[in-house]
Formats: sequence, structure tokens, C-alpha cells
Amino acid sequence: MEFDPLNRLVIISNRVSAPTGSHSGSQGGLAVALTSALREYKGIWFGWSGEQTEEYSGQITFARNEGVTTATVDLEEQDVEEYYNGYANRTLWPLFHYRVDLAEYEREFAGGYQRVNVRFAETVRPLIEEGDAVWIQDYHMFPLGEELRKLGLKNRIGFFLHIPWPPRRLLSILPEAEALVRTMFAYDVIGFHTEEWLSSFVDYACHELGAILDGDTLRLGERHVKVMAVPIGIDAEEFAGLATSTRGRLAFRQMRDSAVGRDMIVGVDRLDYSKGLEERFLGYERFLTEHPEERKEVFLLQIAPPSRATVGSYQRIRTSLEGIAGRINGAYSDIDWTPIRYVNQGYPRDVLAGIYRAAKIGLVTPLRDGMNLVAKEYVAAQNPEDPGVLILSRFAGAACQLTDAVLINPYSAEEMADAIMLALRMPREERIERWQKMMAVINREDIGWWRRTFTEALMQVPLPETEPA
Ligand code: ADQ
Repeated sequence: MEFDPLNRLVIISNRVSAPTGSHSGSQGGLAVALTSALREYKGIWFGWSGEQTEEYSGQITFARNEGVTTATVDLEEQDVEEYYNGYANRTLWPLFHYRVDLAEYEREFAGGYQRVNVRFAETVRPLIEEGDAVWIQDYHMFPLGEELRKLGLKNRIGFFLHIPWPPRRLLSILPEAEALVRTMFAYDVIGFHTEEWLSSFVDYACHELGAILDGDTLRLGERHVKVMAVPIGIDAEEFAGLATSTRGRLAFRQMRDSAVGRDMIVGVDRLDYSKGLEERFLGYERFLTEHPEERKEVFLLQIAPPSRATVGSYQRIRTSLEGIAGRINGAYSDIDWTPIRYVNQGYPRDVLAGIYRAAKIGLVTPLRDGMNLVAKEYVAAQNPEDPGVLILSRFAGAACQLTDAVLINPYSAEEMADAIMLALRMPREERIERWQKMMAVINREDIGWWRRTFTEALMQVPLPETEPA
């Protein structure tokens, strides 16, 4: 079922990323996905501008770029501290990535989170017209649907979670868990990347709230919500094109030249403890110690731009990684070889694509990840005649689809070392076979498929009967 052309899609997410005007920009995978959804269906994208203001006014700044209308608001400093740095990034993010040890529980955080969601609801409400479908993104906004319902919104509202949903026993640690999950029954459709995250959600809702699962519908009292697993994809064709674009080819050549005949292993991640960077460095070190003959034959390029730099756990992981990289380089470097090139900055997507293509191994080893788009981008950027090998954590959502990657347990330095050796020695025929199978999935379940599958499910939800005038 297609959207009625008169109906629009209103996307709401914490940050809004306007199109950059070219494919070479640094819009992340999700931003690219949402931008293309909005290009297809007319609509608007609402969220926080990323800016702060003295006092919240709800004043909306509209902008129009390449057919996409964005509507953004500034937040107060206290909002940013409690809602964004606090509840979203110090409480929910670590807990939902199974890092109970890092999660902080402060009532001010929970209060600020709720306050900002109420503010967002009140501010965006007048922008939503009858017939519009509303699509809310991610863990910053769990209660937003409920707040919109309180303001009388009868429209279809969908929610997509981009991070894992933790097992029931873990989620129970969150003081507000029950109330938070209850609010999610305001949605018509809730999407997760994998069956695993979906079943953890269902498990919590059924055991803790008494919800009942009926097919793919969860019922709680009067409310019912459709739950579905829809893994996010990438624009595979576009990404493959970037790898062979002018700047992609230039980056490819620069990397090959600077590799001076050595095999490059690449890692590209936001600097985040969920990405398993410490374990990755240690696994690579294990490889170096177990295979001294391979030492000067390879190097690891780790690109990790800092994120959420004001949060303590992110400062600590940064310091720790610098320490580990420095120690490994100190222990193994020679005058003509450095084992780890560790770079703390972002690169345009076409440059990244060229770098991926130049790498013999893509090392994607998060400890826990909702999906992980880097894994898919790495595969899409490869030369079909001579593709590199993807080493992928079993604990990334992407592992459910990319079963032909070399799958490993990222906590095991031994498994990582063995996988690197296996990948370096893998015959070309096997590399091609694995790559073709992975590409088939990446092409089939691409970004267009993701947004269509979700939005079509949303549009099939019957609207409530309109009351006679
Ligand atoms: P992230 O945790 O940000 O996303 P990921 O899916 O890998 O993780 O997406 C990162 C994006 O940023 C990729 O498109 C990548 O190319 C880009 N990127 C990373 N490092 C970069 C660099 N140095 N320079 C330029 N670009 C860089 C969250 C969830 C994931 C989920 C996505 C989408 O944590 O599990 O896959 O949302 O749902």
C-alpha cells in the first residue's frame, strides 16, 4: 500500500540532519535513510537543533534543502544536561547496550527526559495535520507518542528503535522501566532491527505489564501495538558508486600507496564503548604476538571520531584507547612500520568508501550494536573481483543478516586473532562467494526496503472511527 499523496510523513528524532547537498557529505547512515524517506513522501523532519538557548521558547526554525523541510528547536542548557547527556546517554544508552556498570540513575535525568518529551510534543503538535503519519525515532523519545496522544493526536504513530532492546532482567534495573514501556502502547507500530531485540521487548511487556501477544500484535488493555523486526539497510548501489567515484578512487590510491604492499585492516566507529574498540586492539595485539612472521605484513587503521565528549564514560574510553594504542605501538613498532594507525576524526562518505575498498579486512567488533551500518558499507564498497573479508561480531544486529561474514565473539582475543589469520589467508574464490552472498542480502534489504516495510505497515493500521459531528 502506498501513501496517499495528500498525507505526509512527519519524522521526529533527537537530531535533525539536513541534506548536505552532495553524496560526499558526512551525514551518517540513518540520516541518509531518513532524508531519502522524506524525499519520497512529502513531509517534515522535526527535532533538536543541537543548539542551546537561555529559556525554552518552542520557536521553530524551518529550513528547506533539496526537497526536505526541517523544523528544529533549541533546548535549554538544563534540558541538554538532563535529557540528552543525562537520561539518553548516561542511563538508557549504556543500559540498552548491556552496560549495567556504566548506567547512572538520577531522578533529575528522568525528570528532564520527560520534560523535554513534553516540550517536543507541544511544539510539534501544531505542525501535524490530519492524515499525516508520524514516525518517531529512537531511545531519546520513547514517551513522545504518549505525550502526543495526551494532546489529542489520533494520527498513526510509529516508533523505530535503533539500538538493542535489553533482556527483561536487565531492563528491570531501570527505575522507570515499567512506566516507560507502558507509554509505548501509545504507538501503532514499533520496529526493531532484529527478532532478538523484539522478543526481549515482548518478554518484558508480557511478564512485567501483563500484555498479551496475539500474532504480531501486543495487547494491553484497550491499546494494541504491532511489533516487527525490520533491519535497517544502506543504499548499497549508491555506496558502491562512492567507492569508485573520483574522490573514492583517490582515497583508495592514497591508502594503497601508504600501505606499501602491506594488508590493511580497517575499523570505523564512533568512539563509543559499545563498539568494542579496546577488545579490538587487544585481539589485534594477540594476533601480532601469535604470528610474529605476519607483523610487518599488516597494519590496523582505526578511524574513531569522538562522540558525546562531555560524558565521563566517553572521556575514559578515549584515554584508555590512547593508552592501549600507544602501548602496542611502543612495543611492536619498527622504524619502517607502525602496527596501529589510530585516527580521531570523521571523513566524508566517499573518502570512507575508498578507504574501505582498500582494506583487505573490515574489523567490525561491537560488544553490542542495534545493527551496525559500517559492516554493510564495508561490504558494499568492495571490488567484486577481489573483495576483502568482513570480520563481524556476533553481537551486532547485522550478524543476523550477514551470516557469511567471519563471525566472532568480540570478547575473545583468541577468536579475533584466529579470524584475522583466516581472513588474510582466505582464497579469492571463498572471498568472492562470501561477498556475493552478503551483497545479495544488502541489496535486497536495502534502505528503501527498510523504510517501505515500516511505513507500509504503519499505513495499514486502521484509523480510529471519526466521531459524527
Ligand atoms: P551508530 O552507533 O552511529 O548508529 P552505525 O550503524 O555503524 O552506528 O552508523 C554509523 C554511521 O556513521 C555509518 O554510516 C558510518 O559510515 C558513519 N561513520 C562512522 N565513523 C565515521 C567517520 N570516522 N567518518 C565518517 N562517517 C563515519 C546507531 C546504532 C546502530 C544502527 C544505526 C542505524 O547504534 O546499531 O545501525 O544507529 O540504525
